[in-house]
Amino acid sequence: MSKTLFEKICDREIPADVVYEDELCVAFRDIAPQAPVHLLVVPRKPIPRIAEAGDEDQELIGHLFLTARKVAKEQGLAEKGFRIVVNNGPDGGEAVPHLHIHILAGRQMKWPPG
Ligand code: D5M
Repeated sequence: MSKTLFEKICDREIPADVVYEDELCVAFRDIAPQAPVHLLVVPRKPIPRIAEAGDEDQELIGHLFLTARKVAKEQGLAEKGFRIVVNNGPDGGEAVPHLHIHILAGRQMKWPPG
């Protein structure tokens, strides 16, 4: 099966502004930022979306969220705050079918989201 866009970024086959990586995931700057700071945390494992994660992915999903926390702190976002978003499926606004956590920061977020 061919690699997803984000697998290619994780494998450094496509350039990205990587801010963190470990054996399970990679964090990089979003190419179309929706806030002054917009990062993505992506598992190396190509799970298409959160609805398709399995029970066996419990530890990995936890790792992704704790990595988002770590990256947000490292990037100096923790004090003023940030938003974490996971889009799922067409109505959820998912464009890239490889699970990713958005970290958005640097402006006042609105609620409800669009
Ligand atoms: O979000 C998919 C996100 O992926 C969207 O905010 C743009 C971003 N994107 C797409 N291509 C790239 C590359 N090449 N580098 C960095 N960021 C990228 P979704 O939740 O699926 O709508």
